[in-house]
Amino acid sequence: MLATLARVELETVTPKSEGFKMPGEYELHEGCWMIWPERGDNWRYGGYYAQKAFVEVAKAISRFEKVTMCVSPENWQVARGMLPEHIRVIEMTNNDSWMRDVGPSFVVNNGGEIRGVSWDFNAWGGLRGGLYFPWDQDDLVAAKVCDIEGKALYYAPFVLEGGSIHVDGEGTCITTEECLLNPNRNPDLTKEQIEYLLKEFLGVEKVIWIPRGVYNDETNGHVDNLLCYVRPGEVALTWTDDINDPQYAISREAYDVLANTTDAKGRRLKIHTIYQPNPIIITPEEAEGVHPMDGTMPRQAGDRLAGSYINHYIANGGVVMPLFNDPHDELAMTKLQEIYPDREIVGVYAREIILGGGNIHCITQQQPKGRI
Ligand code: KQY
Repeated sequence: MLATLARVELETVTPKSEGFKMPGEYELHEGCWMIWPERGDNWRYGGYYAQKAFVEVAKAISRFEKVTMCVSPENWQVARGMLPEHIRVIEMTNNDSWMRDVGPSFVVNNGGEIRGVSWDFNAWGGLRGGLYFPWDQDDLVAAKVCDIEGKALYYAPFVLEGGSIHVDGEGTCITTEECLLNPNRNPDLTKEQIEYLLKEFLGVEKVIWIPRGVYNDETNGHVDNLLCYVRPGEVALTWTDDINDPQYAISREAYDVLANTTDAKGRRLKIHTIYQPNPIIITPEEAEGVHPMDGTMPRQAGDRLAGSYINHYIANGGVVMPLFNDPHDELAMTKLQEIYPDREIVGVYAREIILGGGNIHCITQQQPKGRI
């Protein structure tokens, strides 16, 4: 790999070179993919509570589009029994349940053909602060999903998780420096090279770099917890007015970048702010149920989790958002309804998901509707 050139010597064709690009999440979907949670060093009591939350998310999304749940051989029967019949349950070996990050990012061309992109996956940092080892089975998930769907696959030659990017489907990608420039992802690539690769594999022309993601986000600042596109030219950003909260400066800084840039089409961005929930703190009882292993993310009582309403899923005609039993839940729901006037907003109680380190957007992956 050449470290000094802005362009990386690519040995393969790319989505962009073949006329493909990633659509916005708000465009029409064929369906949604998820993975069943079960590992006891991340989900308390081996996923007992998280599984119920995942079922609620799957049921909520399935009101709007087809849902497929991928499950390890050991848990297929349990999942099949807990999920309604109309949700497809497929056996698929995995290391954990973050379909946003390990699943394919789908790209589409003008003829309506859909293909997948498989990124290199290193469990959010590999042996330099990654969240578990091994991750070899997660790294195969994108290829398996595309195989099941009969979709051709591009292998992107660099580390990236689907939650670290958002695209508008019209030429712009937003990401964070904290994540994509972290030495635990692609230490041999420069910012210019990463930007070039994003353009080639997402089919975009412009990358907007936000300095940092949500406070204490164990993904090293995934953009999908901080802000998201709600339609071309418009983003929603997690927010607080509390200057003593560590999130204050992070959101302010992101706002300033967004307010002072234009997208690939030359538009100024409209920015919606959504107040974050009060700090979500792991209780002693919750920490007690997790059995950390060497090299996995410790779950300690008193630790603050990276709660945000931005981490929602946009479905066909609906939005499935996390609820935390927090005074801000109702405000966030009302705000999302204003932002998405033509979609039904459905809330799912998501504390058990944030306890695992992510939220509804992180555990889902949309497959866009193709015409071929
Ligand atoms: O938020 C995500 N996209 C993934 C979080 C991974 C947490 C693993 N414990």
